[in-house]
Amino acid sequence: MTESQLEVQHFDAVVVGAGFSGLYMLYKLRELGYSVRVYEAAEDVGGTWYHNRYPGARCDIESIYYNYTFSEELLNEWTWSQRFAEQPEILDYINFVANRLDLRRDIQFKTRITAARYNENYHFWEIDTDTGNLLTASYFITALGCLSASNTPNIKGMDCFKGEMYHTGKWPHEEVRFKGKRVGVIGTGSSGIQAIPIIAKEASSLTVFQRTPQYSTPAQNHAYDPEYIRQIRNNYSEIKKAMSESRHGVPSFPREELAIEVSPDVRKQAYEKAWQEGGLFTLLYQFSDLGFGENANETAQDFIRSKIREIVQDPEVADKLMPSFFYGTKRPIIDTNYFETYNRENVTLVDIKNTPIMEITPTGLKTEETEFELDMIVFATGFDAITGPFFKMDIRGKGGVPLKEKWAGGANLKTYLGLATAGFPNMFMITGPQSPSVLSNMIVSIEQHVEWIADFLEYLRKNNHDEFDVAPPAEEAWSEQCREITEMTLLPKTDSWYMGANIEGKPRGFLAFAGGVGLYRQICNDVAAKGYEGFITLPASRAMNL
Ligand code: NA7
Repeated sequence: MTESQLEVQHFDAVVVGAGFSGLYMLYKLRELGYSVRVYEAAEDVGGTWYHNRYPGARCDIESIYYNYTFSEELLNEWTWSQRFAEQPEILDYINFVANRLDLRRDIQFKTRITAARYNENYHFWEIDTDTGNLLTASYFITALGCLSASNTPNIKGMDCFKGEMYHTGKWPHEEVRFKGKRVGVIGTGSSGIQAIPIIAKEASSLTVFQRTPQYSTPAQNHAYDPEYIRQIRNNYSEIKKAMSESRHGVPSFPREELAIEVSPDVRKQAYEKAWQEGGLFTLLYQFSDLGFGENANETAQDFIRSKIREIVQDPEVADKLMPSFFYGTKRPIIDTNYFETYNRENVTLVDIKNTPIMEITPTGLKTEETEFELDMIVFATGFDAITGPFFKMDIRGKGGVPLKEKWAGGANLKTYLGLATAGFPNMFMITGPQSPSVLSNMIVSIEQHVEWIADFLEYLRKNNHDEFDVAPPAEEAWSEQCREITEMTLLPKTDSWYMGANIEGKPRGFLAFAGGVGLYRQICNDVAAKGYEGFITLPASRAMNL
């Protein structure tokens, strides 16, 4: 440890993570004159897009809506090449922003925050890093990303595997070659569904180990026409307004018609049009009852199942690919040639719900029925979503209470607006649990949170206050409201990572606010307009004494 690392450094704000949210938080606070330092475990900026560099990785939100909107210069200086940008292009965009706004000078890379404790005497956070920094900060701001704690199942024998092993969420920076190899992919969520068609084209054989069949619809990706981009730029202020008032952070809205009230022909036409048009929410937006009514939802399920049957030539394989949960209760998936891939001779689908994986052997993988010889295993097994990244740090609030303890048990997951949690003063969470986060275009939600947090800090500064906490009744009421809204939808009826159901031992409970980004923004604005109702703020009354 160097001498300088032993010195305690104090910042107005310490931000954890240099993805989309951490970068904007840094910029915003720096502009307002606060001292800020961002800590990032990776070697460079990008967050989710730094790590998820597996083949086929791309965003499921249209590129023109998946960028910062706070700066007209940034909007005009960057041009997306295609409707759904691939990971390298998104990472280039993030680098462009980091360079353009000169952000790196306030980021310490290759440094993981390991612990943060609230000091009740001095009203600041004491923060530890794995590189030995000793830090204090008036405000501790988590910008962790909702999908940053990867989930690798613990399968017997996995340490003995002699071949290559990867997780899509922690993909290496060196090129991974599939050519001539027997590859196994475990998991058919969005990451698996993006990677499978690409790997299948190169590998000598690909075996897909599927636990739950998924609905997926074609992305219908294409290159952007420059004239279209020009029109978008000219209308961006209206587009931005529509995104901020919308349900999912994209400038479109569900049609008012009910699926159960129109004829089967009208429904089929609507679904067919959506299928051809592509996009993440297009099919879900055809009728306003698809997210709420079981019978309505079944009509969309039937349509997608019929498409799978049309595409997949072998009826037995098609049977195995038939999803059966409520469409949209897991984040919809869009693909390029996913189901078509099962018509390839070198691709085999294994249903591991019926014949579970027993162990990984030095040369492959054994299910209850068969032993597969493999040169490479790709885990596309997802993440310990939303709360997982918090628990990788030892965060302790008032009375030394660990956050993990406070949030233990599904019903105990309590936050206020997904922005703060009682007993953890001066801590903000960007896209934390019980905010719209993963149910939305993340960047829209990130910008809203960052701007709201910055306004709150300005309010505290102007009023000469230096501590805030959440009033427990406000947190109770918010958590209850989140549960009530979720119960009105089909969302809690499915075992999904939204519910924490993908992680063994994780308490069940819906992890986001399901009322839509428009309503959510309105609620947050009302709280601010009422003098940050639900928060307790205290005057700055002590001199700093380090
Ligand atoms: P997901 O959507 O969580 O998908 C993970 C997949 O891995 C899914 O098919 C899981 O099956 C499967 N899985 C998870 N654990 C296991 C074990 N132990 N054994 C076998 N199969 C398993 O993660 P993704 O990375 O694909 O996508 C995450 C989000 O990123 C996505 O929603 C987009 O928003 C972008 P299951 O369905 O749990 O039965």
